[in-house]
Amino acid sequence: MSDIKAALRQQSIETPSWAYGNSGTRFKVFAQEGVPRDPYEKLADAAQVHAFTGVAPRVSLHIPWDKVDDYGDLARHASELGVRIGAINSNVFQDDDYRLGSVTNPDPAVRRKALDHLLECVDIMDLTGSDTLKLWFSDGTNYPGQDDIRARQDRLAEALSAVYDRLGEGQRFLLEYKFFEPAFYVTDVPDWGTAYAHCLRLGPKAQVVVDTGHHAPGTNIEFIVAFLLREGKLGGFDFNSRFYADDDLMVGAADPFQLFRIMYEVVRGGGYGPDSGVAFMLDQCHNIEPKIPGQIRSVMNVQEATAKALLVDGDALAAAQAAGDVLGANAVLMDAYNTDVRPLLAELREEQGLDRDPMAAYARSGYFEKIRTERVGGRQAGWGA
Ligand code: LRH
Ligand code: MN
Ligand code: MN
Repeated sequence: MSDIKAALRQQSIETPSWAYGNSGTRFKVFAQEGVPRDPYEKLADAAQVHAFTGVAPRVSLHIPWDKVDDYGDLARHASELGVRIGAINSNVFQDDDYRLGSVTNPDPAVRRKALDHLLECVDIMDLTGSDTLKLWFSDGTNYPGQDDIRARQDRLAEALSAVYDRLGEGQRFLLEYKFFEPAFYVTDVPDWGTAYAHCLRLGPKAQVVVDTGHHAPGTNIEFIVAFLLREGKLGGFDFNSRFYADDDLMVGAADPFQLFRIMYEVVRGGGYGPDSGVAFMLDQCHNIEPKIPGQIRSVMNVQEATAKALLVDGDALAAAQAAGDVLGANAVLMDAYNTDVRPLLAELREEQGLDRDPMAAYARSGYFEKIRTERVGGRQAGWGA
């Protein structure tokens, strides 16, 4: 048990700056009180999540939603708050110029503009000390014949290669796939295989990121995780839950069993721990629930799934598998999944000088009352802004 606790103590779950701002669907954004007015305040909120959970020391930024004049200053602000800058997320999907795509656009001038933004994101990595660039492209087409599928792959490869060459020592990019939306016919990076093939050609600084909400219903995500880890190409996760499409709901809310199965493959494949290179990031929006508690709950959900995955009796499982004991092997996994790990995590927090119950401790802290009165005119996170 002390091994498991030691492993859990090392966990690092990255929260996204955009989770703290107002967000919504294309139908309505329900504005909440006390939301951050700038990236500095988003970091302050993220620091609260870390303060109460002890396992969320990194914050992803999204450019240009988190554009500031002085990124070095923003990084210093983060460290004063006890957190640091995690992945830099690029945005080549919210400009009129990108109607027909960004890096795959048939117009070379638009491609250049998109590439310049990606390179600027690497500059921001240099300034903030971030080691990870996350690339997601909304690129694709809506109608058969609209553009040449192969030519678009060539343009994508060209842009990725230029970004790859710009990466410095200790920096990497993660390529994110998504099977549809906003493009509805062809998506240029629709699946892990496409992302994997592009990353494989480029080299070790290019890896795949698995956003759990970016798959067709019924997709076996843990298989993808096992495969990518085995190939050294799993760079990390954008965790969230989905019922239907890219719902961005709290991780572990829709299907905690799937989250456990994913975390089991992570642990099994050596993807857990500070040296694994696998980043556990949240990519969520809290449209109707309060945001900081939504992040705290999400972090706890990942922690619980991780604890259960760590509890799997590997020896018993291997023995049952070798003996062809189908039910026995399945029972080993289910025993771990069905264990209530909340007391263990509460104990761990207590040992770390934290409250046993981060949700209740945050509610008692008075932080929300403070930001509610101090912050007037908070901003939308970016979607549709
Ligand atoms: C795209 C996505 C990607 C973006 C984020 C805000 O759907 O998952 O990671 O950068 O949402
Ligand atoms: Mn994502
Ligand atoms: Mn998404």
